[in-house]
Amino acid sequence: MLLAGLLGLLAFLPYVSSQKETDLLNLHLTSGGFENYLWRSNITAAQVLLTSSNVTDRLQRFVVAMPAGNSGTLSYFLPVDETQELSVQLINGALQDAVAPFNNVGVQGKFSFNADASLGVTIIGAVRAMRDYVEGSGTMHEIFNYTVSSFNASFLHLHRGWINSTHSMDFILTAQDNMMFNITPSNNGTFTPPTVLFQLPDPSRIGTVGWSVVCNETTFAGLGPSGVFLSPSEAANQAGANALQGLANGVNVNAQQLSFLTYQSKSLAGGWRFLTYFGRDTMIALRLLMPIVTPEESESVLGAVLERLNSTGAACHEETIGDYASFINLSDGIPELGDTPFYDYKMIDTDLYVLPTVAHYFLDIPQGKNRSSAFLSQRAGLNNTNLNISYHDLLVRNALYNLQRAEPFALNPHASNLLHLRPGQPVGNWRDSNEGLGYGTIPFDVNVALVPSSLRALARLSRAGLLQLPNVTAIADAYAQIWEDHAASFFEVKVNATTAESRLKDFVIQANLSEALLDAAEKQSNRTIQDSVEFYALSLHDDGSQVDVMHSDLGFSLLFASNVPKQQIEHAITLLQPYPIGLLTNLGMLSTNPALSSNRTQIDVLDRGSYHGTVVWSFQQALMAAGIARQLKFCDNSTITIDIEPIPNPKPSWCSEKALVSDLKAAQSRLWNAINGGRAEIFSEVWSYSYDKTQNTFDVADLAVISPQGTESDAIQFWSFTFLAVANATMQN
Ligand SMILES: *[C@@H]1O[C@H](CO)[C@@H](O)[C@H](O)[C@H]1NC(C)=O
Ligand SMILES: *[C@@H]1O[C@H](CO)[C@@H](O)[C@H](O)[C@H]1NC(C)=O
Ligand SMILES: *[C@@H]1O[C@H](CO)[C@@H](O)[C@H](O)[C@H]1NC(C)=O
Ligand SMILES: *[C@@H]1O[C@H](CO)[C@@H](O)[C@H](O)[C@H]1NC(C)=O
Ligand SMILES: *[C@@H]1O[C@H](CO)[C@@H](O)[C@H](O)[C@H]1NC(C)=O
Ligand SMILES: *[C@@H]1O[C@H](CO)[C@@H](O)[C@H](O)[C@H]1NC(C)=O
Ligand SMILES: *[C@@H]1O[C@H](CO)[C@@H](O)[C@H](O)[C@H]1NC(C)=O
Ligand SMILES: *[C@@H]1O[C@H](CO)[C@@H](O)[C@H](O)[C@H]1NC(C)=O
Ligand SMILES: *[C@@H]1O[C@H](CO)[C@@H](O)[C@H](O)[C@H]1NC(C)=O
Ligand SMILES: *[C@@H]1O[C@H](CO)[C@@H](O)[C@H](O)[C@H]1NC(C)=O
Ligand SMILES: *[C@@H]1O[C@H](CO)[C@@H](O)[C@H](O)[C@H]1NC(C)=O
Ligand SMILES: CC(=O)N[C@H]1CO[C@H](CO)[C@@H](O)[C@@H]1O
Repeated sequence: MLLAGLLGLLAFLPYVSSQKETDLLNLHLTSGGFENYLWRSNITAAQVLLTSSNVTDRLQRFVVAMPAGNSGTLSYFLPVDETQELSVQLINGALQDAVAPFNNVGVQGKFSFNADASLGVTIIGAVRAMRDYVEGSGTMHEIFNYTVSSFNASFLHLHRGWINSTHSMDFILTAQDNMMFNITPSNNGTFTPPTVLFQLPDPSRIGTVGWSVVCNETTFAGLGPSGVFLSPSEAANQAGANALQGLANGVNVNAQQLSFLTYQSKSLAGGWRFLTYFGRDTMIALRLLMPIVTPEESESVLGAVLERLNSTGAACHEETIGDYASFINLSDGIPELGDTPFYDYKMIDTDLYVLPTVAHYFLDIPQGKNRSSAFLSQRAGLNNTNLNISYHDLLVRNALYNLQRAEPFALNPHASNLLHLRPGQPVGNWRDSNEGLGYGTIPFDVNVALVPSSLRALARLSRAGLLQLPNVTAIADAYAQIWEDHAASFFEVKVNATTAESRLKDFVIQANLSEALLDAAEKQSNRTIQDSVEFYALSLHDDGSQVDVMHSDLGFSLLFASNVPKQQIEHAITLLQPYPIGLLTNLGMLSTNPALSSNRTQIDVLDRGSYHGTVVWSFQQALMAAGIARQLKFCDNSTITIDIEPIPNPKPSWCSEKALVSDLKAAQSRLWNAINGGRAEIFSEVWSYSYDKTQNTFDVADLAVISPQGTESDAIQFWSFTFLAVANATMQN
């Protein structure tokens, strides 16, 4: 009663908004052999890529990707004389807005050509169609063919009209200094491309081509650095104020890069390939960044998730908008849907991040205090099945959906009642490559960390009066307790001393490392390779058998749970040992280590070339570091954290074990040594290693280069900026 009254009152408190600036963003970064330019003005946003000048590739690639409709163009330029090295660059790195009739907006710039070239494959329209080509070894779909609107010796206009709307994209090229176009039109409609030659009358000088790419899909309003980040004076603690130096004012380039991915209505996963809504990436990142970001930013991410829930309450993993939505609807045999967005609900973890993130925001973080009633009374504005439904009611759907999924195990805590990947889906959590879970179907993170955390958050929100759900608090708490008491035991792996030793010795041979690495690992820790080891399995198979691979996902528990058992702390200490005994290398914490697995095939499958294998993920390190600091703070309130959370009362029982707490602190400093060793990479998404046998050290290696799929990495990813909000434990007194 009291709470309901209070909430009503709060609705009338003045709405204090920080500045909503759409500061101009104009950034340049080199990544993965490409020059990336990030451009955002008050009318458009686009990421432009060109092959770096020092990369000698016959194909020079040009990409423009826009959040608007997730639209873009992809083009290749090839040398006419194959003995010449072609280079196509953006002159002065300069971009500008481009404006054309019918609300078409975009970017323009100038290319330099150092030699005669021809236009290769060109895809105009959907970024997803561009990805099909780049990631799917040249997959193209005729329905996406462009048309040639007009051309002459100094002008070429390529056009694409969307499948089911009047939206369109144009790619226009103009010959400027020392440049002539020589164009032969197609003799077979839009199917066969025209032959386009870029000719330099004076081969001793560069030739110049002006270009513009415009589109009339809806542009989203951006949040500039000052719209995303608090100013240092608004921080709730000194660590937060320190972390916020240079962020809101845009001095920090990472703050600007993050801002490029941040819009009033949603945050984007990353560019250029994922310049659109992704639920998991943005919620994990928000959970970590929340103490230093504005209410606008938190509510933009949370609102975007709620708007896209399905009517059952499941959270959307990825949205498909724009022209590619038509393609999906046609492929799904529902052409009548036209370009109605397609929302993907295949993941089993995304739904479980919603309540913990919402609860942390409204119940713990100062920026969220007093804002719940205004937020929850908002009504969904996306034109989908949720239109006009209140955020509160959407949140209730998610709560009931998660409660219902948790129920079978709560009533009968058997492995078969744990959450499995959906039938026929090879993926379902953040390790969403086919081999990411070692081919298991019951992920550790979902079952041990996320289900109980979601239930606890439901109970908290309900107890605080934010969720109007009768009688649910006690049920959610009771279910959570059963999950907390039982789920982890199914994942518990024990490897005895003799087996551990023989597997480690075998592993260094199979993984092309050296036995000296084992000696070094022993020296740097208090373990020997003859010690028995206990850790949690990465996943389980359908029959409950374990994928007994060591991994970093315990970080989710440490960050989300307030009452982890002693065993999880012990396991964290075990993980934070030098590789291959544990996960730590001189360039970061690995996300996976198959050294001790009974299934020796996992060593080849989850190796340093696998996306979720023996590689370092920035956000996983941040999660582990923030999780450990959080747990230590529960024991000792003087521990420095940027995040803000009440200390549980009573404290976790393991806090009274001094030796354990001190071991955890030692593990924390080992973790930070590893993190600091890879500092230069800290804001990139994922990196791999090469091993130097003479030095026994690891060097950073580009995963895209060594992975068999060769999937390129994105220059910027939303969840790769989480270290902005994690206090460096080695920099403290
Ligand atoms: C965008 O900003 C420019 C000044 O930089 C201003 O002239 C223009 O009116 C603005 N356009 C919109 C649509 O806000
Ligand atoms: C190109 O230069 C960048 C630094 O500007 C460097 O990191 C990269 O390794 C170089 N690539 C090649 C192929 O030389
Ligand atoms: C988009 O631009 C095209 C011209 O390129 C125009 O025909 C069409 O009507 C425009 N559509 C919208 C929705 O503005
Ligand atoms: C001409 O285009 C059609 C599709 O419109 C395609 O099936 C055919 O193979 C093309 N012919 C040539 C010679 O490329
Ligand atoms: C979308 O376009 C496809 C292909 O032209 C067509 O079959 C379908 O009926 C269209 N859908 C709508 C809603 O217009
Ligand atoms: C919502 O998504 C979940 C998870 O994929 C699914 O089980 C459920 O049937 C969906 N609901 C609707 C109405 O499609
Ligand atoms: C929502 O979309 C449907 C189908 O595209 C359209 O008929 C309807 O008018 C739209 N409603 C609103 C409120 O925009
Ligand atoms: C062993 O690992 C491989 C590679 O991940 C996997 O395909 C296979 O199913 C695993 N075998 C067992 C019995 O778990
Ligand atoms: C809530 O619990 C009370 C007491 O157990 C019961 O009388 C009431 O019907 C329940 N309400 C709902 C909506 O289930
Ligand atoms: C150690 O474990 C292996 C199987 O992993 C088993 O064969 C062996 O008997 C165990 N040794 C001892 C001493 O328990
Ligand atoms: C080894 O253990 C001792 C005593 O517990 C501790 O002081 C020391 O820091 C530990 N060393 C490492 C490398 O963890
Ligand atoms: C001009 C152009 O891009 N044509 C393409 C149309 O689609 C077919 C089928 O995917 C491609 O083979 C053509 O190259």
